[in-house]
Amino acid sequence: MSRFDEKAWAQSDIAKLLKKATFITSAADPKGYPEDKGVEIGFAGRSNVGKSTCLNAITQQTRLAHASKTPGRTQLINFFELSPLQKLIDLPGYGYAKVPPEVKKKWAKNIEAYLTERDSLAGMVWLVDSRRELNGEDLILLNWLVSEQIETQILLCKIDKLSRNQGQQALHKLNKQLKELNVPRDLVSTQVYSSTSKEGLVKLTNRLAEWFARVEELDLPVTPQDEEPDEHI
Ligand SMILES: Nc1nc2c(ncn2[C@@H]2O[C@H](COP(=O)(O)OP(=O)(O)O)[C@@H](O)[C@H]2O)c(=O)[nH]1
Ligand SMILES: [Mg+2]
Repeated sequence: MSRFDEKAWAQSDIAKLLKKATFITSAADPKGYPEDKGVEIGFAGRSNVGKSTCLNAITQQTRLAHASKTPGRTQLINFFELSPLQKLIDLPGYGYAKVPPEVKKKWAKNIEAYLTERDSLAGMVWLVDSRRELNGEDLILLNWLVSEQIETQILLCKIDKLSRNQGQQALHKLNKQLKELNVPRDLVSTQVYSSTSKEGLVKLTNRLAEWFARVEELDLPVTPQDEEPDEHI
């Protein structure tokens, strides 16, 4: 692996775009979502997997993902805007052992509504723990991602906590589990990731760049402008 060259990365178009992220709104259900236009990318994962840290790392901000983290509002979906047609979406974390069943139900309802209804959702970044297999709510989420055909980049997280060898083994295990679950691999990709060592960060932001570039392929309403005057003959 080549070392993370922060200076070079910070000069890239995608790093500059991500740096523009600002919080726009939080919503539990579709009534509160901003307008469904352009390209947005969701971030999902178990509580404590490092989702907020990842959002802060890719946007080069220290408080972005925490800014909206008001106690008691953890079931909300947070929307961040990079440009009027490009957004990052922080989905509520899951998997807290102490969470009562009604909160789990609410999580499922809110996430499912978002995944099924949001046309602008171009891709999902799904953070999973490099030290455990997919289970419980992971599998519920995976099912929705596959049935809704949402392109997904799985980040095998906190890879800095493992040796290189253990990291490769963990990635191999994840790929094997996805194969056993018959997950279409043209839809779901995997990579290792660490916000601490920045391993995999460039790969992740390159994927984001690919998704966000689709804005240019969308049929956007053309801004009316005056006719060009005829050239002088
Ligand atoms: N070693 C290591 N720790 C991390 C990494 N990313 C996040 N953490 C730590 O994991 C804990 C949870 O992170 P947070 O971003 O709040 O997780 P969230 O609940 O998924 O938003 C914090 O103590 C972070 O400092 C990483 O890449 N490597
Ligand atoms: Mg968080």
